[in-house]
Amino acid sequence: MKSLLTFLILALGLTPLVADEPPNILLICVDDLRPELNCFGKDYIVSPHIDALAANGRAFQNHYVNAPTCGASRYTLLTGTYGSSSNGALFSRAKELGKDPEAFPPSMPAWFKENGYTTVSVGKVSHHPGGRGGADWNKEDEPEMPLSWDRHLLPAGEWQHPRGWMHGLANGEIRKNAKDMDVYQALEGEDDIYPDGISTDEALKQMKELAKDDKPFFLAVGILRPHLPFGAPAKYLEPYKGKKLPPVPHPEQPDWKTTWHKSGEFMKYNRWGRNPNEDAEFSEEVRRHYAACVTYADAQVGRLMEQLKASGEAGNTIVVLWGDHGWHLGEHAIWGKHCLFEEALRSPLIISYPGIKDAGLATSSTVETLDIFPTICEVAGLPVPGFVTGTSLMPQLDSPAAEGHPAFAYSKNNRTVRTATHRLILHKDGYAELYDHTSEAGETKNVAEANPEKVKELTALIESRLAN
Ligand SMILES: [Ca+2]
Repeated sequence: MKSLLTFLILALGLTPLVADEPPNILLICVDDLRPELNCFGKDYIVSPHIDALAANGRAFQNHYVNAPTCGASRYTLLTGTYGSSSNGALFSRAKELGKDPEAFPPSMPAWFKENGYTTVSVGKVSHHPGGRGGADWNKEDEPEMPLSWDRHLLPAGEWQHPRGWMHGLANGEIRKNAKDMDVYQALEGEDDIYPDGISTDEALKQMKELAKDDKPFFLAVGILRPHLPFGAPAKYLEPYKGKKLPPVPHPEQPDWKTTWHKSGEFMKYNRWGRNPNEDAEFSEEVRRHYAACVTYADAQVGRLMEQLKASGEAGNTIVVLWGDHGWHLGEHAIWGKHCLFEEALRSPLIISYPGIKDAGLATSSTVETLDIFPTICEVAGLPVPGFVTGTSLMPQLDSPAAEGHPAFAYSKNNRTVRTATHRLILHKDGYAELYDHTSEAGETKNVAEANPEKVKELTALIESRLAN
């Protein structure tokens, strides 16, 4: 079967990874990562390891998530289908699966498992790091993703339990009341004084073990930073200390109806009571610490890639790096996500594997998170299941110039579509925001009234794809 597939793929002129053995998958999910990286054209960010991954693969400069919220976005990645806009989307699915194991088709890891892979998740891959429910997210009998992972792991270390790790600051500080915590912090120490250090240690251990096995592996590693609170070892803040960052584009709060969000989570952590929308010095400091967290996350990517090389599996592994959504650092006076603007929906996607054509060339095609499931199936030579909604990105992997397709997203009952030129946001009451990305105004000017035909066309597109 494999050789027939390989023959067909070659005959069609496509170039998936062709090896004697089924390739491994290393999926790296990074929490709240903006596409603000050196390899995405932002040279003030220090991200050498992610840049190296892009140099050996394809960076998707216009990748959009399907939901601007951790849990809902991860649902679409891990199931290949749309779900609810709630952070609990995977838990709701698990509950239904508990009543009827056929209630949903297999998840992405379950699909790989059914096709002979060992599947392991470490860190924050699904919404709850380690994939358990209960008050502290560690109840064994409440799995978030039943039937999916051979091991769904989160070593919480001195953070006590997965919930503690998720919101942790240095040296085991866990969140009791966010109001008592620093919104940013950079204490002196090694990587493991913050939560990502110990989960990466576990991922390296898992990779080492998996590499010894005859079976191919699907290893998903979820890096927590740059998620709030913005804590990272002091050494990662060094490149940004005293550095003037570029100004925040369009920092004004929109004065027309939008999906604007009041940045509740950020403001909750902000015990100093400073408002970055009115306090330029504080705004810069928040952005510097976010950047430090990106560089810390990048260092964890470096450790994973080094281990992959050391394990001897780098020549037979497909690496996918994905951000679960973007994050507003002051654009439209938002410090968070949860809205349908470009900054919340656009996130990094990089796919890399040995033999990829035109390695290092980025693509500007518009694509979405749902595309990842069929893509990695195709690159790995696995059948693409009929239930997935996305479109394989093999054309873009073969040629960066290949055309993309509209990207859809939802938040509560508001829906949006992004084409190569426009974004339409359709509110649940029928109100429309239309933004023209070919104009300099971009998402600072709602042009819906002046363009009723465009609104009609894109409304039909949304309704053909997303139920209200
Ligand atoms: Ca997130």
